[in-house]
Amino acid sequence: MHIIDVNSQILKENSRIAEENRKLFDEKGLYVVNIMSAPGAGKTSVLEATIKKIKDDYKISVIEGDLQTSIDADRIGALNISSYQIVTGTVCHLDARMIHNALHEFQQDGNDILFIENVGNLVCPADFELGEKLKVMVFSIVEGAEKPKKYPVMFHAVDVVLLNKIDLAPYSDIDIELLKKNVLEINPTATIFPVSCSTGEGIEEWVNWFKKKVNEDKNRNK
Ligand SMILES: Nc1nc2c(ncn2[C@@H]2O[C@H](COP(=O)(O)OP(=O)(O)OP(=O)(O)O)[C@@H](O)[C@H]2O)c(=O)[nH]1
Ligand SMILES: [Mg+2]
Repeated sequence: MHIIDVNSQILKENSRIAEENRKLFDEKGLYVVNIMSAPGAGKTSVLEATIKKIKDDYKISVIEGDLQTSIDADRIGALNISSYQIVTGTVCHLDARMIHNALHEFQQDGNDILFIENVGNLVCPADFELGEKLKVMVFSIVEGAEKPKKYPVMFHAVDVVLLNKIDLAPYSDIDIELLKKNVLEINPTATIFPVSCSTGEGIEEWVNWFKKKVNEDKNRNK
C-alpha cells in the first residue's frame, strides 16, 4: 500500500506560493509581518499599540484573518489604516494562497509595511509560511509559564515573542523569568519583549526594536 503524505504535499505547495509572495513583496519593497497567537492573547491590541506609534513614519496596511466577523479589521480601520478581512470559515490558519489572492484586490503599491494578523490559534498558523519577513508571536503571560514546552511549534518558528498582559502578573502566580527561560529553551534566538497593551509598558522598547529591524532589513534588500 502506498500512503500519500497529504500534509507534507500541502505544506510543500504552500511553501512554493509563499516564495512567490516573498518575491512580489521584495519587488514592491514591502515589509511583511505575520502576527500569530492563541485566541485573545492580544494580536489586535499589539497591532493597535504598534501602529499608533509608527504610522507617521511608514505607510501601513493590515490583512486580518478570522474564522468569522470583521471586528478586528474594523478596529484597524478606526485608526485610519486600510485593512482587508479574510474570513476563513472553518480553516484555523491563513495560508500563502489566501494572501496571494487577497493581494489581487488589496493593492500594496507605495506601502512600506503590511501586517498580517493570523487566525487565533496556538498551533496551525506556525506551519504555513506566508512569504513574510518577520514572524511575531503574542503570548498572554497568564496562559502559563509551561506553555512553550507544551506547544513548542509556534515558539520555535518565530523571530519575536511579545509576552503580553504583564499588567496582570500581580494577579496571577506566573513566573515571568521561568517563562522567558522556557521560551529560550525552545527557541534560543528568539527576541523577547514583556509588554502590556493596557498600560503601554514595554511597547516603546518593542517598537524601537521593530523600527530598527525594518530599516536594517529594508537596507539589506536594496
Ligand atoms: N489586561 C490586559 N488585557 C489585554 C492586554 N492586551 C489585550 N488585552 C485584552 O485581551 C482581550 C483580547 O485582545 P485582542 O487584542 O482582541 O486579542 P487577539 O489576539 O487579537 O484576539 P483574536 O483575534 O480573537 O484571537 C481584549 O479584551 C483586550 O482588551 C493587556 O496587555 N493587558
Ligand atoms: Mg484579533
